[in-house]
This record gives sequence, structure tokens and C-alpha cells, in this order.
Amino acid sequence: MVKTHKSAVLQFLVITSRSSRLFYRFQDLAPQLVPLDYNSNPNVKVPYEVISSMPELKDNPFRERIAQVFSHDGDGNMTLDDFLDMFSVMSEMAPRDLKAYYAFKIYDFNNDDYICPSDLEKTVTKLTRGELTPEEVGLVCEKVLNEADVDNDGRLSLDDFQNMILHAPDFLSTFHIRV
Ligand SMILES: [Ca+2]
Ligand SMILES: [Ca+2]
Repeated sequence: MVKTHKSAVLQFLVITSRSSRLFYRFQDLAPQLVPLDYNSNPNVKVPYEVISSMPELKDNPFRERIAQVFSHDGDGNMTLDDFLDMFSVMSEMAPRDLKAYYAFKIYDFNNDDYICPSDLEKTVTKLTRGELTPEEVGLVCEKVLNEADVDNDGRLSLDDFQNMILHAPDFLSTFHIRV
């Protein structure tokens, strides 16, 4: 009992120290916008252009989608809450299921809750950083659909996707950043 309590306290301390470090990081991105006393203006947003040029994101081919998915406005402009959510999901310590859920949303470019063939094509092109020819991308997409589209409706549901990444963990590799 005591041990559980202690580890809960420890975990809380780790989380709060990480959050406060991330707060200063957030503040530092746009010191002219974000007040040091953040509670005085908790809805202030750091614009997408600033978020996407952070070292953790600037080389990530999915940076625009990542920022869109984690921002409440859907345009990639982030409040502190959005920012903390993004870092906690992308941290190496986040559970795989949680990462998979967000990876699915990020790959679902047209936000219809399915990864359809055109979403998959964009995903594979970005994951391979434009190194494949369109024919090769087509072949990869076909193979992925053949193997992962369990209910045969020509697109990947979240279930199909979660099942797929058990066999192809590379699909999550672009969503790890150190916090
Ligand atoms: Ca879709
Ligand atoms: Ca399906």
C-alpha cells in the first residue's frame, strides 16, 4: 500500500516536472504571445508555423497532420493543452495502443474514420520520404490492403489498422519523440 502510494507520488512528480519543462518550452516558442502567468490567458495559441519548425517536428513528413490532429482548432495552432497532449502521445513511454489510435487519425487525411486507398498512398509516400516510384507505392499499398483489410471493404478501419501494426511496427516509427 505504502509502496503504491510512494510510486504514485513519484509518478506525479515526474509528470509535473515534465509538464513544467514543457510549459517553458511552449512559452519559449512564442514569448511575445504566451504570458509567463499562463493562467491569465489559458486559451492563447502558438501558431502552426512556429510549432512545425520545432526541432522535434521540422523533419517529420507528417508534421502538418500531427499538428492538425492534436490541435483543437484542427489547423495546427496549439494551446498548452494541445501541446502537452502531443508530447505525451509521442513520448517513447506512451502505450502502443494510444500511439496507434493517434497514428490512425494522422494517416486518415480526409478525417472520415477510415484509411482509404488514397490516404494509404499519401501515408506510404511520406513514410518512405518520396524514395519510391508511384508504381512501387501502389504495390506497397496493394500489399498492405491485401494483408490488413480483414473485412474486405477496401479500406482500413481502426481495428484493421491496430491488427496491422502488430505485424508492421514501422508504421508507428515516425511518432516517437524524446520528451
Ligand atoms: Ca480517410
Ligand atoms: Ca476494412
